[in-house]
Parts: sequence; structure tokens; C-alpha cells
Amino acid sequence: MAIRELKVCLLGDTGVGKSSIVCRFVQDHFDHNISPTIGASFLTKTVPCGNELHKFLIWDTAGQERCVFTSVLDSKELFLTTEQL
Ligand SMILES: Nc1nc2c(ncn2[C@@H]2O[C@H](COP(=O)(O)OP(=O)(O)O)[C@@H](O)[C@H]2O)c(=O)[nH]1
Ligand SMILES: [Mg+2]
Repeated sequence: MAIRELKVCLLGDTGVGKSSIVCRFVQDHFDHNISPTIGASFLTKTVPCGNELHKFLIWDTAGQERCVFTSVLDSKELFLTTEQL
């Protein structure tokens, strides 16, 4: 079965729920006491989609990035921005 890689980068202010969204997507879990992200974290999740497997490569940023990630941004295929929930 073919594997398609999808790169995802979450951007948004600290505390708006980026890591919680990732946790729900990857582990189907919500943690009321989730730890603040330091720097950035990287997670993957593979889900079947038709005749393919879609492998999500997820960069979850800390929320304080302004310029550091500009060089990374160009290579990502999907950006999710979050506002205060
Ligand atoms: N009530 C509620 N709290 C949330 C939700 N999503 C995240 N939180 C809480 O908001 C806080 C910050 O979430 P976090 O995912 O760490 O935000 P991040 O800094 O953007 O990664 C944590 O205490 C979470 O438990 C939500 O949908 N509902
Ligand atoms: Mg976080």
C-alpha cells in the first residue's frame, strides 16, 4: 500500500490549544494538565485513506516563534493556525 507523507506545522500563540489538538488527533486523548511545549515537538500519525496510507508529519511549535521558522515554513504543505479557544 502506498504511503503519502503530509507535512503539518501548527502555529499560534502559546496556550491557544495547539498541542491539545495534536494530542487529540494522534492519541485521541485530551489532557487537562498538558505540559507547555518547549521549542517544538514532532509527532507522526498514519491513517488509512482509500488505497493509500496517509502519514502526517506534525511539527507542534511552542508559540513564540516569529522568524525562526520562516525557513521551515516553505517546505510544509499544511499550516494550522489557532486562536484562543
Ligand atoms: N476547555 C478547554 N481547554 C482546552 C482546550 N484545548 C486546550 N485546552 C487547555 O488550554 C491549555 C493550553 O493548551 P495547549 O494545548 O498546551 O496550548 P498550546 O500552548 O497552544 O500548545 C491547557 O490547559 C489545555 O488543557 C479545549 O478545547 N477546551
Ligand atoms: Mg504546545
